[in-house]
Amino acid sequence: MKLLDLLFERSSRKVANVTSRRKALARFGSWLAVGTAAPLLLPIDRVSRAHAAEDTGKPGDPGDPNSCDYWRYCSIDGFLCSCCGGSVTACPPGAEVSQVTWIGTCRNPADGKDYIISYNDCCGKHSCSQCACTRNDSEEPLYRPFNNNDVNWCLGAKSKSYNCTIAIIRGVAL
Ligand code: ABN
Repeated sequence: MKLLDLLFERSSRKVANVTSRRKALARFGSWLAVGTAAPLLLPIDRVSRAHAAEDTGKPGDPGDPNSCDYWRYCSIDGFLCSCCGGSVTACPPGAEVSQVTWIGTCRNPADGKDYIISYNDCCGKHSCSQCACTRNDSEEPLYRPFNNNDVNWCLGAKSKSYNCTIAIIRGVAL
């Protein structure tokens, strides 16, 4: 009887050992799978990283193009294309850049020089409505239309619908 007990005890211990190891292995495996897959599957905010890359971080061109405070926007009136799927110098995909533009002169805080900036409207898509920015340095009232930037420059483009505005450096103001 004792021998039977012993044999039974040993075999059940073996089964218990194997079972728990399997469980442990299975758990470890699932942790491993979740641990390695999670960074790939979790909703990572890649947009903000793209924007961060746009935060020029350049000593000669400081500031964040997604912010209305960015130095090139000193005379802008519109939605910032860098918030709308484009960048400070490029329209969002599918939008066409206006050839007629508003021109401003902004001081770059990095070198203290004044730069001529053209504010081209991007046209052919509905209004982006993100990052509205109205700075208007050197703008004059609407009754002086040539010195007023509250104008839809897409009126000179193929499509009249305004999407957003970019800010391109055209040269140094002497
Ligand atoms: N230039 C930007 C803009 C577009 C439409 C209306 C006003 C201003």
